[in-house]
Amino acid sequence: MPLKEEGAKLNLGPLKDILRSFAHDFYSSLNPPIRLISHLDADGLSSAGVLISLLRKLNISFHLSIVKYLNEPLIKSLRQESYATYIFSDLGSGDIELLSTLSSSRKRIFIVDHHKPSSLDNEVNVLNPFLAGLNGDIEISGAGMSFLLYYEMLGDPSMAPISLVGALGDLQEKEGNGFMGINKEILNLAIREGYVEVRPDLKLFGGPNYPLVSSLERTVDPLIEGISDSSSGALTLVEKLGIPIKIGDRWTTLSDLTEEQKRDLANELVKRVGSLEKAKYLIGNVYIYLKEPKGSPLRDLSSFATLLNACGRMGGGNVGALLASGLREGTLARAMEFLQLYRRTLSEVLRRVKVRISGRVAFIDEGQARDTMIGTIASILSKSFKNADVIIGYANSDEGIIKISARLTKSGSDRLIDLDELLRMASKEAGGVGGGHKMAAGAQIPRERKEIFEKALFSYLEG
Ligand SMILES: [Mn+2]
Repeated sequence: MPLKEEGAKLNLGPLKDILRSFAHDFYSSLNPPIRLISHLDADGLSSAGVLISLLRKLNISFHLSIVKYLNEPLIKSLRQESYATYIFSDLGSGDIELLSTLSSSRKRIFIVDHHKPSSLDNEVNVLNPFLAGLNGDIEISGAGMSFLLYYEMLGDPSMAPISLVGALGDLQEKEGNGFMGINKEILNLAIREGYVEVRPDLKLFGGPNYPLVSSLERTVDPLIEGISDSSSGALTLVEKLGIPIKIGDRWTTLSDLTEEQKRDLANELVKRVGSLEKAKYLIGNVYIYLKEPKGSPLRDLSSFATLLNACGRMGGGNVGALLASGLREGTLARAMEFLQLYRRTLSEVLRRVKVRISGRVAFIDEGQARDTMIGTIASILSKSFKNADVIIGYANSDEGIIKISARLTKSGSDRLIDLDELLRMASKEAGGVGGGHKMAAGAQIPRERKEIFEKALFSYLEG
């Protein structure tokens, strides 16, 4: 293995031995080109970006695919390929039995993931925090696991910020508490090494050094009435508050504002988001990526995650993964186009979405959002929904399949509902597969089994 410098250490506890032996096995099976398969969400793309950067530094060629999920047809087509080494990132732990069917004397399988493993199989190499008794739901992301491998092999901390992008994308950062577990270790490493700075601030798109008017216009989570997606609305608000649009020949940014101007702006935004619950998302920790130039949307790690997410949802997963790996210029411009398309689609869906309420569950029936967006729609609704514990979104997916996205609302989380367990059980009952995290999970079931799925869901929630 390449020599790594004995620099700053991460406190990994029992994960350290698992990491070391995984890195060793991985390094000794690096027969290029490597087949890399990653998940299409922001964490999956960050994770792929870290692994691409690792392979590039090791001078190893690779073939990348970004996928929604693993299923038999995909594994079947991978089996027909002639690659010797396959890496699955931010997915695979729930499909270890399926992946073991891909393994053979000529194909070695590696999984770098943070979802709860379904089973273990000696034919498949797994790097997963749950194997060390750590909680992959909140303590580390898929990108974090990829970073641990990267750091173990190269001793270089420069990809630490990308692992935090993944953790932010997977909502592992909690208001008030910030990051926990290994995420926190990685954050501290990134701060010590001068890559990241954290401060409490207004959480607008692009962060404190981004042009303020664009920042306001591009903030969609939460949606700000009359501002989100409206450049004239954003411009009018800034002028109304007596804030100059430009200082000299550069755009005014959030960091140029006086405390008083910032307070006025915050008050105005809180008024427009409609509820105090949603307004909470406007203020919190801002993570500044110090190696990105001022004025780049990537300088704010949350916005970096937003951009990757948009790429993944709109069919630009490869662009997102390359962006996360460190590629810029044309790649960033293309990612910004995906973001614009994504925002437009999202606001259209949210404007006309119909919700069916049954008991303490709110259903969004299929036909309203595409399968790569239904999770986001469910997430946005879950933040403000009062009369349900669980939001269940359906979308038509590959032939004959319904994709399900489940999110807990505040009351559902207070009731300690475990969506991973719930979706795993109910989708199995309906002849499908599912799982994920406590607060957010997903499944795929055959279209004609929707009723059976709902029956199983209610019997679990009422039992
Ligand atoms: Mn993830």
